[in-house]
Order: sequence, then structure tokens, then C-alpha cells
Amino acid sequence: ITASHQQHNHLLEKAGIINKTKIADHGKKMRKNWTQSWTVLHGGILTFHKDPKSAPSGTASKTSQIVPEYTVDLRGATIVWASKEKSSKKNVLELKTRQGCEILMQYDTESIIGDWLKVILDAITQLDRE
Ligand code: I3S
Repeated sequence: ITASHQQHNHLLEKAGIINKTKIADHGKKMRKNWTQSWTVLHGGILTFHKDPKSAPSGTASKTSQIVPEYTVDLRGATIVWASKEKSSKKNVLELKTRQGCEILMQYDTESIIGDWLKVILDAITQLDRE
């Protein structure tokens, strides 16, 4: 077991399907584009994957591939329930990174999004302690 593995294996990990949209990148506001995303938390990094449904029909990515769309470094990030002004949807989280990226994460089932809030908060706290 390597030192870096030891350092990271205590970090909580999670994967699942949620809806997400980036609303700012490096502090620059972006137009909302909600898509469903296979989302993975590993070692303090959150990876959002492309919606396979958005791939052109007949491409390999539609049938078999899981393609990363972007990653988010949770070190120094904040996450809160989003205010009503941010979205008309229910159960929306607002994640802000140190790099000026803002992402909304949503799922109609409250327990699912509540679990994401918990593990992301834990990961941020762990990273603070390192
Ligand atoms: O914050 P906004 O601009 O009201 O967000 C809505 C729009 O992005 C809308 O897209 P168009 O303006 O391209 O039609 C989306 O379809 C909505 O889902 C967005 O609002 P919600 O409240 O769903 O986040």
C-alpha cells in the first residue's frame, strides 16, 4: 500500500445518477443546460460523465462507453442547498469550487440528493484536515 493510497483510502466514495448543470466556470456565468449525469466521488474529486442519451445515435458512446465530461476538485469547495432564485426545481444543491466553478446538482428523490450532500461535505472536511 502506497503512502498516497493510505492518504486517500479514508475518503468516502460514491457514485450514482443525478441531474446537473454548470452555471459558472472560472467565475464566468454560463447558460444553464440540465443533463443527467453518472457522477462519481473518488479521492476528493467529483467526476461528471456525459449523458449517453446525448450522444449521436449509432455511436459507440451510446452503447458502451462512459465518457467523463468534467471533474471538480473539492478541496476548498463549498456546498449548500440552493436558494429558490437559483432554480425552480426541488432538492437542488449548489457546489462552488475554489476555481470559480458553480454547479447545481438535483434529484427529485430527496434522500438521494441528501446523501450526496453528506458525502461531499465529509470529503471537503477530510481534505481540510490533510
Ligand atoms: O435560471 P433560469 O434561466 O430560469 O433556468 C432555466 C432555463 O435555463 C431553461 O432553459 P432555456 O432558457 O434555454 O429554455 C431550462 O429549461 C430550465 O430548466 C431552467 O430553470 P430551472 O428552474 O429548471 O433550473
